[in-house]
Amino acid sequence: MRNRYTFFIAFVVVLVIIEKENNLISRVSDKLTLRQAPQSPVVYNESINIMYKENSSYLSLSELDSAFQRFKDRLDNYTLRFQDQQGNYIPTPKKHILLLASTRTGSSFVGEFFNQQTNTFYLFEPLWHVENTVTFDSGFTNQFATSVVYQEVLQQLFLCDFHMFENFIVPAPEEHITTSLFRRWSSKSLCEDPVCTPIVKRVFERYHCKNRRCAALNLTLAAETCLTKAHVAIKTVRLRLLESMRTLIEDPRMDIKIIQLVRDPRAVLASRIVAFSNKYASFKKWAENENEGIEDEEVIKIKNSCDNIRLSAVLGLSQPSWLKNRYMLARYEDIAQFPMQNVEEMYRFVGIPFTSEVKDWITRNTDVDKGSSGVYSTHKKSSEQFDKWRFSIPFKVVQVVQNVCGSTMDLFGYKLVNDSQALTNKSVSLLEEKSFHFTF
Ligand SMILES: *[C@@H]1O[C@H](CO)[C@@H](O)[C@H](O)[C@H]1NC(C)=O
Ligand SMILES: *[C@@H]1O[C@H](CO)[C@@H](O)[C@H](O)[C@H]1NC(C)=O
Ligand SMILES: *[C@@H]1O[C@H](CO)[C@@H](O)[C@H](O)[C@H]1NC(C)=O
Ligand SMILES: *[C@@H]1O[C@H](CO)[C@@H](O)[C@H](O)[C@H]1NC(C)=O
Ligand SMILES: *[C@@H]1O[C@H](CO)[C@@H](O)[C@H](O)[C@H]1NC(C)=O
Ligand SMILES: CC(=O)N[C@H]1CO[C@H](CO)[C@@H](O)[C@@H]1O
Repeated sequence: MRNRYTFFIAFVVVLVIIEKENNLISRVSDKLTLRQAPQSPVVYNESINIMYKENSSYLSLSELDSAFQRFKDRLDNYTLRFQDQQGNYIPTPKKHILLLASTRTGSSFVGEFFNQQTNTFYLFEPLWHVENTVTFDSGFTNQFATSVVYQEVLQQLFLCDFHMFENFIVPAPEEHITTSLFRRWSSKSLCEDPVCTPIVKRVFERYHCKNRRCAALNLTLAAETCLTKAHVAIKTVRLRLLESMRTLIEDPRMDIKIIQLVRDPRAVLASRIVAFSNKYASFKKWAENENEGIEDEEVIKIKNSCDNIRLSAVLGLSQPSWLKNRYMLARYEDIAQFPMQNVEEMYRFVGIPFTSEVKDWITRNTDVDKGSSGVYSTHKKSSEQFDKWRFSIPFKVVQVVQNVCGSTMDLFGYKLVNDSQALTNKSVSLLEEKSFHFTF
């Protein structure tokens, strides 16, 4: 345990220096060798240690000292700004909403509830860039180190600072202009005035805006716009453990609100087999063939995923002081069945008004049957969709999930089925009424 913290502190020191010494950013990013094709992630061996050991000059004590002093001054200044004359903490009116989910839990859909609000700056999955440019050598530090980097990037983004984030965009932005921001079209703010600027020179933009033609994305302009918005919301499926995000949550410059979105793990697996057919090919083969077996390794992945989700939820629900009024658990199934009530509850939790533009969007996109388009479609008659998986997944697959995710399912109120009849019997509900007892 001690080693972990030593490691953590060393890394924070490095990050502090990175953050404060702008001229180092480029050097550090060279070391991370970020400018590479996203298809071949760079394996960043032994992770952090190399980052400072190689260049021992950074570590001279006097430099550290002065870097720390500057950091401390800055922090003091920030702290002062948020204190009244008696030294009491004044919360910022700006809310920082983090939607914490995993893939195929309906997070794109739930993200829209914040994206649709004009005074909120919403980013869809920015950590995709981090995951695709840097991977850490496996080992005990892997998950931890990754989460520290993720957290640091999120922290900057919530403060509308895109500098660190830019280092992870491939190819590297030129003059803060990029054609490669993942799913730009999923962030309304990035495809509207003033961030959507008229096309001057035609360039190929992989993730161009869909409703409007815009010039390549100017990240400086995006950052400026972010500052003018009342709130910032970010969705991610890449953060695993709530515990590892304490630094972010406790940052006095922000008012973080975490919404952990969960979904029945049987439904999640059924959906992943369809959406990520390559990655889940072995599952597909196994599900479709009587005689096919399934590798333990695949099952362990599902177990780990369930365990992480459960650990985060158990921590959040236990309401430690650092998470007080900052954590909410939401079940996708409840939102799909009763979107209006559930979204209203989310807004109450975050502490911002539930506007008619969001209500209208919900009405238009949850009740009207428009047919779905694409795997990330948010246009679904949601109340009919959420149970569909029961008819597309064989009982043996369900059994495997139930075996390794039982305690997670129990916590969230997903009932186990004992036979294939119950699985496909529509009068058997697999959802327990469950309230997670929050008072906002
Ligand atoms: C990391 O470095 C060690 C020793 O320097 C080496 O044995 C190992 O193969 C490297 N791992 C990767 C994934 O490159
Ligand atoms: C902190 O604020 C003081 C006075 O407002 C200023 O002189 C100083 O430069 C600031 N420090 C930093 C690091 O911004
Ligand atoms: C990007 O936006 C910034 C801020 O509005 C502006 O100063 C800069 O000129 C823009 N860059 C380009 C290349 O248009
Ligand atoms: C399955 O069996 C367990 C006990 O073996 C029981 O508690 C549970 O209610 C059953 N589930 C259903 C959906 O009937
Ligand atoms: C479905 O479940 C209901 C309620 O448990 C039961 O009465 C009914 O017999 C079941 N139908 C089938 C076909 O098993
Ligand atoms: C290994 C490595 O990247 N070393 C760098 C240390 O810093 C000097 C300049 O400060 C670089 O020239 C080295 O390449």
